[in-house]
Amino acid sequence: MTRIEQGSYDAIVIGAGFSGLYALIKLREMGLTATLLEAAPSIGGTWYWNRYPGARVDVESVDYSYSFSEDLQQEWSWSERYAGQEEILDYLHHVATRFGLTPDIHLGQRVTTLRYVDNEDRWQIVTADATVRHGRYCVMSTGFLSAPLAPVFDGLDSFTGMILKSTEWPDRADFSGQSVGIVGTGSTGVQMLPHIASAAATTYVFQRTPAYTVPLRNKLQLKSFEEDVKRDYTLWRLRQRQAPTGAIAVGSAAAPASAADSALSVSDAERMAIYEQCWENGGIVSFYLSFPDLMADAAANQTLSEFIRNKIRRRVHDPAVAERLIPDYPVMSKRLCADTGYFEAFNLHHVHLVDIADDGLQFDGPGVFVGSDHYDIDILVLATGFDAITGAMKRIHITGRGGQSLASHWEHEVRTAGGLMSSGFPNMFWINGPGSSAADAAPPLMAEDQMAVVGRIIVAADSAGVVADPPMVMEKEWLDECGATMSATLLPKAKSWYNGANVPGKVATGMIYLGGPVRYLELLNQFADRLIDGIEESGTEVRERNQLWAD
Ligand code: NA7
Repeated sequence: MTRIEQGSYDAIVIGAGFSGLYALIKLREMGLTATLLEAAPSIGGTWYWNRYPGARVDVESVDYSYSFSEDLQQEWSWSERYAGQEEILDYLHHVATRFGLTPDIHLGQRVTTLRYVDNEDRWQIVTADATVRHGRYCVMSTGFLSAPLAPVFDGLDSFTGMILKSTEWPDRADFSGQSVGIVGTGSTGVQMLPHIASAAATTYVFQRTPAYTVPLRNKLQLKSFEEDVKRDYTLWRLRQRQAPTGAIAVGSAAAPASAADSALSVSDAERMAIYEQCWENGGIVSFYLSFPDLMADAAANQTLSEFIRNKIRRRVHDPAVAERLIPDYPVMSKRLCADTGYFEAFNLHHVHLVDIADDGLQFDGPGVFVGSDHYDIDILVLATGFDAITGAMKRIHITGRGGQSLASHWEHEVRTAGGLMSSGFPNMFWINGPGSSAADAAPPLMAEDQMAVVGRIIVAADSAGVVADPPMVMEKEWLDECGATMSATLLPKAKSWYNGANVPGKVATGMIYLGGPVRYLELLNQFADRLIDGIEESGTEVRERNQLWAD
């Protein structure tokens, strides 16, 4: 294919979700020439692709939004407590229009190759249509839940029905009169089941691992709450940034402080009252904020695990079905889900739970076998999750200094410096990506905070006249930091996208920082300080050398 040269920029941003749009805003604000490449035909990132029925955010809308513009914060109103996928897209389109981003966004441009050209100190970016662009800086905003996982099922090619993927949902899907099989009982499957079950004639839920899920209690946004937040959004954001979850709205109010240092330091009655309050508030955030040791201490965790298990026993009428829906791993070792009628769907006569943990699924033309049991299904819905955090970047062929590929750099562990860069990949940054605390933070705010750091590094590198490339020792330190935070939690107790165990054979050491967004940003800034010191020293050396040559 003939390559088409499309220009050279100070910076190229890849991905038009929350992170990418903000990256573009920031880079332009810094006076850099920047362009954004997006594979999809529209902006929105994962919110563009994941438009399955029931898709909505699981932290409250007032938290899941940008803070960088007071005008934007004041003029935008969320209609629901938890924004649905369409409204989030509307918001992102509003942002793109309001800040004049559209001319700098190129849609339908899937980046296939990113090559650092050593002797030019810049990145060459090639898209699937063979267009070539160059940028001195490269900001990867490719998303941490954006690379769909496509499990290989025996005989799937022979399946004669329709296959729908949660990550590539069609404009219209009609379930009426159909027999539907859903694979996947994570947040996505949990959100979609009640919608599909309300239309389908028969629904089979093929479950490998049960989910802990609590009621979302979505409702229309309370105007009085919105006004309260907007009265001092700056203070709200400050508190949000200090929270261990990056979110503080619970039940259309600001979350109270944790009740105690440990779930075990209060009486059983007090603890139960707190959990009941969280349950009534709705959503996951108040549970995460209730006691700080729930994700770290097995005994503390057991109190909440048992609380939710008992709730499942009450929500599901058939005790035998309820028991099969009850998880046996510690709550929050996979991300807690929030639902609207998930367990109640199993009380409907046409919704059937099928355990596939032992036998898996074998497809055969018109249906599917689980062991020797056969199920006729017209539509197979895959809600099987993501190759999270590293997946989207690994799907691009990235080579750094000396042609070293990022895939080989990350072959044994995900080596990042500060969860922002990798050694040997100069001037490349990623936002809400590998090695960061994106999974525990509010991604829009994390994008702003990480881009502030990127901005500092770019200014330093440009004024020193050198590239930003962290030394390997910084990666080693960060690996240790990530490892220590992971082993201090109960997350290794379950197989999930947090620890990469949802993808067979995936290397995930160092993939995620679990010390919380507050500590993460402290450490990130320390990393940037050291990197900038190094950049300034190299700049001085280069200047002195040039001077010597000139003399
Ligand atoms: P998740 O949470 O990773 O859930 C994926 C689900 O798909 C989960 O139940 C998996 O079972 C199931 N799955 C994956 N592969 C298979 C195969 N091969 N066979 C059977 N079942 C399978 O992804 P979601 O999209 O639901 O949510 C991701 C995040 O998005 C969520 O945490 C929120 O932050 C928003 P398993 O549990 O691995 O046994």
